[in-house]
Amino acid sequence: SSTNATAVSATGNHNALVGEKHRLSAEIERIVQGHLKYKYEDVSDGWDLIHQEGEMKVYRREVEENGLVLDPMKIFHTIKGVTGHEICHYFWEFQYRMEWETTLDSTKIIEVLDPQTVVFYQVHKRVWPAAQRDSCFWSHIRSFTSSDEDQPTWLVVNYTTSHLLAPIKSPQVRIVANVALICETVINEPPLNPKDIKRENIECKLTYVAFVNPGGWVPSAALRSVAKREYPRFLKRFSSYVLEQTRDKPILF
Ligand code: 18C
Repeated sequence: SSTNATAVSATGNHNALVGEKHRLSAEIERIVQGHLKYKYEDVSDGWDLIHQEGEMKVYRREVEENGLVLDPMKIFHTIKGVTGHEICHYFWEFQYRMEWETTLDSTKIIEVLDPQTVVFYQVHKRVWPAAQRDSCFWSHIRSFTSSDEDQPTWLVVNYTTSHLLAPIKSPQVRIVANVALICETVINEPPLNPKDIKRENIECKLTYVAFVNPGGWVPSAALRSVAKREYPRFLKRFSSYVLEQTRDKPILF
């Protein structure tokens, strides 16, 4: 149940590279690696900058298949005063979801696969004139340290899966999503003693990518305008939420 699931936390599992093996382990590995590779692809070719606000840049690539809009989105942002671990913690943990996510009527955890991986079932707000959407996806959090940096990179991937506890119930339409949030922490003017690092010394560079298939017909122009409005809105709201939550707390590296 969702109540039990709130006890699950990746915090303290700093160096856990791979969780226990289970039926989705291989798929998770493949999808995570795919995102890490894709992250370094540049956005000069075929991507349009559709929104820019402070440090946030929102890119979109227009893709349509059989009249269905599948535009990939890619957002870059730099948030001062927080670590990548903090950003990913608030994005992944069930207990904060309804406080920052504005597209939802409900969210619940329907399975816990390992301490870093759960399966969510979510019902999204209906947008007229489209049918209501729901989503079912595994959500995986992890950190890793590459040899050339001292701060770990944190990442969360949300990837659609089917589940016995989440049958498709028409007229609700199932969204197909592949979302990644990848966060690097930068320490500016590092003090000699790492214990003296203050929030003013840190910033998080994040990349958010979303491949969302609406799962069924939606008017293209309406979908593109909802996406153009909602993605920046999500990232602004989510980042100010994390800033507010962490302001008076010790830094979670
Ligand atoms: O990544 C985000 N959230 C995570 C936690 O919830 C998780 C979410 C995955 C599902 C992403 C798809 C969201 C679809 C929402 C449908 C209804 C949206 C309209 C709401 C308006 C109030 O990874 C943050 C996700 C930010 C999503 C921005 C909106 C994307 C629009 C996609 C359109 C889907 C088609 C239905 C709308 C038709 C409109 C005419």
